[in-house]
Amino acid sequence: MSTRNKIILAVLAPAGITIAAALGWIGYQASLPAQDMSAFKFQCYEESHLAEAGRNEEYPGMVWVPGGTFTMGAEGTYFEEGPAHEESVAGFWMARHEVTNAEFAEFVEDTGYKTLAERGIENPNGPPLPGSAVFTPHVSNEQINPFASWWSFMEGASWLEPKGPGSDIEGLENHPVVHIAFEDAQAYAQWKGHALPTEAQFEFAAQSSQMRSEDGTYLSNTWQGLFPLQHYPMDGFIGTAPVECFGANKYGLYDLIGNVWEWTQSPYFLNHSFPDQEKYPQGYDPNQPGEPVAVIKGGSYLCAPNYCMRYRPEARQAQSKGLGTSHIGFRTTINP
Ligand SMILES: [Ca+2]
Repeated sequence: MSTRNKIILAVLAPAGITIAAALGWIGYQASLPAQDMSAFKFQCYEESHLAEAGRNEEYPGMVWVPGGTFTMGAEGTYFEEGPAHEESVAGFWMARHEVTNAEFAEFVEDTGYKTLAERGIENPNGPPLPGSAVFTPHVSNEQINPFASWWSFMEGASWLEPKGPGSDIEGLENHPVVHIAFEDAQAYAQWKGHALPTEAQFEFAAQSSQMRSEDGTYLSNTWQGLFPLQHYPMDGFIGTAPVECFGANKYGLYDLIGNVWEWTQSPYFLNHSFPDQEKYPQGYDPNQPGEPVAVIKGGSYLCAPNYCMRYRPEARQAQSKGLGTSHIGFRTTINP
């Protein structure tokens, strides 16, 4: 056994994963074909693509989602998704793709807006602290549980420096903007004269979105391999992907599943039947009581079958409104 695999076993065992499972995983790794990234040919978002798709002149880049009644939520996977229940939404316009860095830059250029990560997030021990949460997996023999330590607050990280000071967004113009706090997403939406989707709107729109087709084709940007230790980018991407690389769903919407989580305007509650919701206009998450929390939807490039099967329309997660991360973005809607 290689030294590397011994190290992996050493850190997996305290995390409660059996040696047999770890050995099975190592065998699985060995059976994977080498990835030839040139085999991935994506038709990702380009201006010409948008012009060709056209859709409508009134609201460029938006598609109409006819309203309807659907089963919202799911039973049997994660508690917060239940109970499944009937919900209705009126028709609305929704952005075809997540807001890109180029689109967010237009907003900043026009308004001079500074995101919360740039201004500084609330810091109980002193003045506001500029920065954001960056995915930084690290595995070492010293760590008791590597599965609890893959996020770091990185001073200076923002949408312009997504991996921290010194990084930039050159070449990422058509990638979704990240490190966006709730108020940043709202400010952009207001500037556009749009809104953030409600959780019900997002879930309704995403009903026909899939992580992977029945024949195994990847239809979204998620994580393949044993999160967070190993990543085989069989969908073609590590980290964010340019928007519109994968097929659209039946409404013509891209990346509702995967790529980045997306803010909704809905306050988060533990599940759909949480009582007395009106008492908590800022939402309530028992893991962070008192913290204003909104629902994020769709999962991200970090969602993997072994850890976070949240690449499904019903999936939902609480996110502190005052903190962006390197895997949360957003898109907007228009309610006629
Ligand atoms: Ca998404």
